[in-house]
Amino acid sequence: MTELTLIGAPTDVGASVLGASMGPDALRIAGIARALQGLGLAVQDLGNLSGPGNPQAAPQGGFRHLVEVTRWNEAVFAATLSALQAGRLPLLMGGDHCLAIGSISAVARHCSARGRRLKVLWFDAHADANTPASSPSGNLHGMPVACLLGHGPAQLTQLAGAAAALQAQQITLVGVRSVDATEKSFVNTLGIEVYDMRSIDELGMRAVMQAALADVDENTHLHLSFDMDGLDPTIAPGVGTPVRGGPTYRETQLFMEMLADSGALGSVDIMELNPALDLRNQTAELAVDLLESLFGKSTLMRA
Ligand code: B3U
Ligand code: MN
Ligand code: MN
Repeated sequence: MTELTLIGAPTDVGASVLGASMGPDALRIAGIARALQGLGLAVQDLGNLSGPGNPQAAPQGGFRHLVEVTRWNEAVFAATLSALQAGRLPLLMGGDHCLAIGSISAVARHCSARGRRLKVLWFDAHADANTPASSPSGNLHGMPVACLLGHGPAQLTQLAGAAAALQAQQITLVGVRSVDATEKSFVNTLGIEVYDMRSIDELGMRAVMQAALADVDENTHLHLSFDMDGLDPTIAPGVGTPVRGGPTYRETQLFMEMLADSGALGSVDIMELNPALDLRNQTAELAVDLLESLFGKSTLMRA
């Protein structure tokens, strides 16, 4: 039986729009634990991690809130690593997307200790691949992909040790439709695999996911980092930085089902849910609905 650990990280220190700090409780209110238990998973909710408040300060040296972001990521790193070491599947409930630096650094450390290959699927409207030099905002939720690839401040790139947590070929971006100009050249220079909205339109989600999962084998640990703003904002209004023209409900269900079918899922982040901007918690309810598919719910339950 899969044993799942829910980890709440209630902060928005990496974002400019406030409110993602309420994400973990909105997911609980939407019944995340009950829904996953209903699929036969053993669910433990660790409650919320604690960390510094949001100083709402101006950027310094290219970053906003680097000290606070580092503290939160250290807490996420420790909680994620201990869940993995206990043989459990960690599900991080954000919080803004800067926290994926901590969760994925822990997953990378765990995989390298066990000789497992790590593959990350990053579902997002944005590429999150800014460096301090390219970031228009200094917000660290726009930089986690770059940090995980070793480009960023040492406090964040070296959470798990001197080596970068990921190599470019270990991460695939899906759903992207908003990339800053210098971020674009970073993504292209590093050769990161990106299925943007145009590729989803042209190829369809099925072909995109077949390609994205083509290199998954029995030794692969698959990590899903799911930014709620990757979804089309008409179905997911509760996010701080919506971008029109995202994957539909059906496309995203298929994305989740194909991840479930891979049998390789080992850890998950659900990020950027902003209840302050939501309507009647519908974006949290959508997240729970999609998570059910990710953990194996299918219309006609297979034997
Ligand atoms: N690329 C912009 C905007 C952004 C990135 N991620 C989110 N927004 N959520 C930036 O600030 O780096
Ligand atoms: Mn993101
Ligand atoms: Mn995003």
